[in-house]
Amino acid sequence: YPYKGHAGTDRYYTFDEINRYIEDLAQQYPSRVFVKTVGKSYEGRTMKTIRITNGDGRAKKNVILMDGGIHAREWIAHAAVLYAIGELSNNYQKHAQLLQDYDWVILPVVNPDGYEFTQLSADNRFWRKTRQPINESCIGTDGNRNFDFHWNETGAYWDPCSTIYPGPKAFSEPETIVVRDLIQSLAGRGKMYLTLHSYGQYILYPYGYTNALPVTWRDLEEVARAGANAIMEATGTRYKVGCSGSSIYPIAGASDDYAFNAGFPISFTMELPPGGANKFDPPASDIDRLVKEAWVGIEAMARKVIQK
Ligand code: ING
Ligand code: ZN
Repeated sequence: YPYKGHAGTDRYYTFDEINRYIEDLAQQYPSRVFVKTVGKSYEGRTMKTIRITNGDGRAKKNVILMDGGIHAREWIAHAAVLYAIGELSNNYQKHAQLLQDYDWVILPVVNPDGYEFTQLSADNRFWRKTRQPINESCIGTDGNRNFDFHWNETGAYWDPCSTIYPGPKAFSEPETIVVRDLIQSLAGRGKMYLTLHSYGQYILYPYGYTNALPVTWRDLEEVARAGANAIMEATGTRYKVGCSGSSIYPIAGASDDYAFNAGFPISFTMELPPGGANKFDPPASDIDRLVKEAWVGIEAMARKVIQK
């Protein structure tokens, strides 16, 4: 297996490398780790999830669902998801508790067309959206405005050339449909949904579409704080915690609101730290530190959810 142990912590992996890595893990651990094709991107790239279990074969466990890379340029998010995959797959004995009553289902690259586009040339490095054309002159939809929960009510811009264009309709993108179907298929047992972005150093919880808080906001706050505190203790990096709508600005049609509304009681957007000249481009030499730090937070949040 060319991709053993942790991968993608020394440089940013390509989409193909990410897929090969998860397939290698599934071959290496055939009784515990499973890769499944869940759809195709607009340009026809095969989208795969990796499900990590403890191998006891028990069906219908609780689920933690995690994804990354809905925004093409936020490369550190892809890398952090990959690190979590490696950690849970390779160090499963250390994480026995995290896998005892929970399966982890992970979609490492929500927007493969966009990710490949940003890697094609330096000119495209800061592309955010999907790659499906809207008209003769504008390409792409903001995946994180495209979910059908208060879609297009706020925080988007009704111009197909805008970076925050919500799409011609909710779920206009094959990639957000993949995430929708994952959320829906797991909703009954989904206990936490976590979507990784950059940048901002936030752990954000619903709602995004309004600055009103859900009635269970104290649970969300408690789990998010556990993550932020663990990171603070480990590295001194300060992640801010709060409701999306009041912490940043109201945004409708985001995936965390959608998952929360679909029945995931804990649902977060984790915004990793900025880096590089454009804030979306931490140098490769920083990947290792940032993804390990993110994992400390993810692990602490999962622990909290499992204890609840
Ligand atoms: N930021 C998020 C965005 O989609 C966000 C912020 C996410 C706000 C979820 C509300 C809900 O704009 C980045 N960096 O993409
Ligand atoms: Zn983002």
